[in-house]
Amino acid sequence: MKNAVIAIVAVVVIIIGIFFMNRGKTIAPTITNSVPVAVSRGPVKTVAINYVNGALSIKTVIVNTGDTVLFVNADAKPHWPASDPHPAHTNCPGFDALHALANGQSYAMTFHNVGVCTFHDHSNPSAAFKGTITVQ
Ligand SMILES: [Cu+2]
Repeated sequence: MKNAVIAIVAVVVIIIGIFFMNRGKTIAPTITNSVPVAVSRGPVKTVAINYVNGALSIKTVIVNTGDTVLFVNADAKPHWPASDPHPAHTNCPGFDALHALANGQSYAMTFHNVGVCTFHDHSNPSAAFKGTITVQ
């Protein structure tokens, strides 16, 4: 039951986030959050990465320039997505939530430059919360 509530909250947060990010656009976004590798192609899209049950829903994401990755904390503990390296966060400038996300909070990062952005949880920079976003 608790997981269902968390899932519903996460979906609502994602939908609200997509609504605000796509106001004025005519292209419907697609959310991909249940496969090991999320690949975004074609029109500008948003890909969600969820913190849930002490892990990331996906650790590897491939997007196009202009796409947005939405980090949603559906976990009980706080999480702080940020670019490597820890603690400088300088590999992908601007990719830093700047604070820990509490349960139910989210952080959106739009990637404008081709490259590879590895990231970590600044609150807990262990391997469990490391991932890679490839921008093509
Ligand atoms: Cu850090």
